[in-house]
Amino acid sequence: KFVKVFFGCLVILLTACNKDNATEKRDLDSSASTRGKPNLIIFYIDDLGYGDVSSYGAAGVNTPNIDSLASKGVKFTDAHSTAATCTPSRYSLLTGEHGFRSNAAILPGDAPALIPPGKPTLPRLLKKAGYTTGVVGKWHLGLGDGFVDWNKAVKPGPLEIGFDYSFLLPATGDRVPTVYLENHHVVNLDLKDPIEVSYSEKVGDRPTGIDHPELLKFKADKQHSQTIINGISRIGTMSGGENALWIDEQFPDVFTSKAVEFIRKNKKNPFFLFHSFHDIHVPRVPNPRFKGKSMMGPRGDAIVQMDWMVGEVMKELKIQDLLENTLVMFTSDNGPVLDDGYDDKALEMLGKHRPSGPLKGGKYSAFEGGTRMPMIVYWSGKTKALVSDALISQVDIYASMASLLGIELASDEAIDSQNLMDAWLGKTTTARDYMIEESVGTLSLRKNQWKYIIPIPTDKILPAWLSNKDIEMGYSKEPQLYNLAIDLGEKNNVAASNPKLVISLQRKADEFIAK
Ligand code: NG6
Ligand code: CA
Repeated sequence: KFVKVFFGCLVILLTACNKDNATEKRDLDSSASTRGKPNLIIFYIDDLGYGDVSSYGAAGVNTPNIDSLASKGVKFTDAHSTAATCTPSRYSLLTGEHGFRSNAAILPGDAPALIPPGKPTLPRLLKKAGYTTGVVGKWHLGLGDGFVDWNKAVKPGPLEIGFDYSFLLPATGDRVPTVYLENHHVVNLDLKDPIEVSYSEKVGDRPTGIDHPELLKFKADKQHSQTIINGISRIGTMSGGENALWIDEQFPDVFTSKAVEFIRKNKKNPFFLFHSFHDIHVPRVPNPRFKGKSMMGPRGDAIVQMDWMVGEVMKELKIQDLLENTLVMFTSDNGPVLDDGYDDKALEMLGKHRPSGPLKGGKYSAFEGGTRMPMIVYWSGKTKALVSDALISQVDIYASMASLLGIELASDEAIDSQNLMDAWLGKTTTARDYMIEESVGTLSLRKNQWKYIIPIPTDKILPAWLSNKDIEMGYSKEPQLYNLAIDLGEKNNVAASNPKLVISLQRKADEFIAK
């Protein structure tokens, strides 16, 4: 009897083991089918400068979560957004094409969709490769195909260019409408209180910053002094939608929970999350729990908040055991700005902190501070701690991902994008020889250590709203040439002593533009 029981148990045990093996094998098979298809998360920060995180030398703020990425990943010292403002940078990242080719410039909050639905995009490329694609956070690439009725389905938008899911701040934090848009619809909209938005005339009777400055959390310049919502006057006017209004202080929790939810839902299949931050754009009103956490007032506290948000998503990846199968990119859309319309004491409280680090200029500017970004790439098991001086652009993410996935691009697809995956992963520090940088009003060309800023036409003047920003713009009617190897701060214009080089760089730039 004992022998019978013993063998019986053995059989049960073996069957169970076999079953386990079978399940394990299936799991292995399914991971084999997604192997080589890492998830992609891009933390796309807004207006964060080269010197704004501690691993890049920040003085007035600590960013432990970002530093932790830098301590295990590739930290780039010469990586660029394509432009010194938001809309063209985002356009390029998503299409692999420079924004100036489509006249991409800072969009009003009611602008139509800039990326046409038929255009090849990074999310569409990944979707075709079996990814689930999502965007959470700031959009600022336009929505709809003309007049946007916020009370109906708002499209085309991200879902029409390859995203499966979107949860958006439609334009910028300082522009109306101040509501979230989930897929095609405004969240919590009460149709009995419809939304109207106008950038040309005042709609509704909400107070404005001009009439009621006493209602404001902080003073604003003229452009930012229209409809007051949540104690902040905005660009543009808006009526209705009371139930749907966002509360700026809740951004970190709202966007983080949407990002985490997206990861949880899609943990079994490859996914792409474009996690596009509002921080540290104006208005800077971080959640009270981050108040005073930096030495620099709201701008610094917004950096701490942003770092916390990065940490929460990284924590989730760890919990879900996804780190080894996720390529994480951390970067910003354009250089830093202190006063961008609101009196939040960013300048007064700066102390020793230098938002652009050793670089000259910032947001909007043709100098390196405009587009040279903090950029960290981390993929557990694949990247090692490395500081890379590879010259590389966010426009290159598209072709690099295509190559990683073994997808060949059509000849008219992502025309400015180069496959530089080996550089992203730190296998080489060789990347681009040439690169275009776009600023407000002109283009520059990088050739290795040389930086050539194309002179602006003699009849062109700096837009009035930019002239009081206290940013060195690099806006000049003379050609400018800097040797960044010995003059990173772009102090000595050596164009006059290098006329041949200037001519050849101008020619190369013309070729790029005409492409
Ligand atoms: C500018 C706004 C600025 C900011 C910027 C967009 C004025 C005077 N300034 O027009 O505050 O919103 O647009 O920033 O209106 S970006 O990072 O999205 O490009
Ligand atoms: Ca920006």
